[in-house]
Amino acid sequence: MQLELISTRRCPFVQRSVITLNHKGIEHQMTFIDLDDPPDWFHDISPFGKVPLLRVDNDAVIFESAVINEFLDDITPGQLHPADPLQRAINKSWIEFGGSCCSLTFQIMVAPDQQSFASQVAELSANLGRVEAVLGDGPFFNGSEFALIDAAYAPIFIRLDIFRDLLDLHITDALPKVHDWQENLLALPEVQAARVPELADLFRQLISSRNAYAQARL
Ligand SMILES: N[C@@H](CCC(=O)N[C@@H](CS)C(=O)NCC(=O)O)C(=O)O
Repeated sequence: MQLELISTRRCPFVQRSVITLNHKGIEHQMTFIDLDDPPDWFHDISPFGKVPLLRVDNDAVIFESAVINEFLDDITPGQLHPADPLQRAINKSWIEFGGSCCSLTFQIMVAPDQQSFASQVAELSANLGRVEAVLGDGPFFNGSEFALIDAAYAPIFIRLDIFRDLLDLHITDALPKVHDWQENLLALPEVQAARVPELADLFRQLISSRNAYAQARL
């Protein structure tokens, strides 16, 4: 099976799938596009005009990072969702919640003024506070085994790690379990490999191009 991940370097949802591909050692091709000026073929195959997309055998297209990750898991040995149906459903619920946290990391960068910046930071802190309340002793969400939910949250932690230096923002310092989970995920080679070296520069460019409030903190 030939797998092509259609991607951008800055997207946290893409990183969810890259981490899963890396973790499972799945052979694939990466195709980067410019979302500000996407090629015509992208419009033809992407129902929402969003990345990531997984193109299979240069034909079928799968979208939504959580669904792509489940497919990648299904076609390879060793399952990354809990076997128990209830635990699996709980993981999927929190993966969905993680999507809103990914979006908030973007909203923090592009917030036009101090008030909206503070309100996005407060919302992300509150969301991660909810995650803190359900986390166990780690090292991963479900305990000792890395799962798709870890791949889903790692891109948030990559961003929060960059925000420490870039924006002097320390959201997880007040959340000890989330903080430990973040450190455990950031230490994984599959997570490090998903973080393109120029990511902080890409964030800096985004903030400047939007003339966002965060510019004052760079
Ligand atoms: N729920 C989607 C979200 C994907 C998403 O929002 N991707 C962003 C880039 S990070 C995108 O393609 N935005 C383009 C647009 O909204 O036009 C997923 O999990 O894959």
